[in-house]
Amino acid sequence: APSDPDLVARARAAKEKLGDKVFVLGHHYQRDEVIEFADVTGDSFKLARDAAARPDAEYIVFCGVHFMAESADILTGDAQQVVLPDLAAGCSMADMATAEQVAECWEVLTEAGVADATVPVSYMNSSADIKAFTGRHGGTICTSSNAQRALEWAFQQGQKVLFLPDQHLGRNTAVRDMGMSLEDCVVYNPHKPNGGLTPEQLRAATMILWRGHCSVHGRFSLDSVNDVRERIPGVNVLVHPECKHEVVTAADYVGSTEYIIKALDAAPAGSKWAIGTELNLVRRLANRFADQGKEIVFLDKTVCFCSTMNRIDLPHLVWALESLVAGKVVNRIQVDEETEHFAKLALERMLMLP
Ligand code: CIZ
Ligand code: SF4
Repeated sequence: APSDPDLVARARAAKEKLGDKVFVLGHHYQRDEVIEFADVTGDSFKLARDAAARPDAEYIVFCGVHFMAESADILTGDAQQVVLPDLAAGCSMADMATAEQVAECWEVLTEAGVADATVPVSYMNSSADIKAFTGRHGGTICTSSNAQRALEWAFQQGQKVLFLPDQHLGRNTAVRDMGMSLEDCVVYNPHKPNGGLTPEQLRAATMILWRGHCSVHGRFSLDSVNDVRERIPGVNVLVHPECKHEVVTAADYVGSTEYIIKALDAAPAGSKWAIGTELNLVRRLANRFADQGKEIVFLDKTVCFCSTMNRIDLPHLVWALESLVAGKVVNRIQVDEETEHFAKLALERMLMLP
């Protein structure tokens, strides 16, 4: 639906009044009505770095979800204030690993005698607390673009990896990209005593995968891949590594959102693509490349927006911007100093990956 013209005018006016003082970041999975006002778009890591590269921007309005705003706060200077237009924009995956659960897991590993040999590797899609845990225990953060390099680094530091919080990215990277076997991986379930694992299982495992997943990407199924191949002969199936292992195995190409955008950009006219990632992005890409004769469809027939991403809409953005014009910083996301210190340590290890 087209955006309310009154809200569009108000957003434009507020941005103009704020000028260079405000920098609006738009994650790839945001609604069109929000992306229209983004100064830059990207994945969570790129956006956090973009914000850090604009120290003159006093206000960073992050159109994305909570953990992304935290990461932006960690990577930007103290003078920059990060605003999340709706505090209810969380991430179900990030919420699947809490500080308490992860501390308990580390105790379980310690009792099994494997903690000393274990290096945590945490996906960008995690809370600041989990990033800080990772930094404290000598681990690194990774994105879906550098997960393999992060794991290779981690296996130089220790014999085992505790991968948080997305089991699928961890498994897909270890098995598909690095040639480990499914038997090398065990799943730690934070809702079961001792993670549902025996000390023997923990000692035998190479990859300890946290039992978390993305509620959007985790919904694509092997059936959706088979169906689309039947429906569209010659289709190229391209999916995000947060999809289940069986989906990734059946796909033709696997990669991060930035990879997906580049692949479609480079695709020849007349080619056909089924994309397994968030629907706002897939729709935008389908529209953008339609003129070039590229047929781009959503991998699944069931609608698959990220509901928390979609909480950020034009009314919330206008409210955040107009509050800033009035001198009021609403919904500020601020990570405490100690958490920031250790989370930054883990992020810096990622930046130093070979
Ligand atoms: O699944 C997501 O939310 C992704 C890929 C986030 C990001 O940009 O890191
Ligand atoms: Fe979280 Fe998945 Fe939504 Fe990304 S798409 S914010 S991982 S729930």
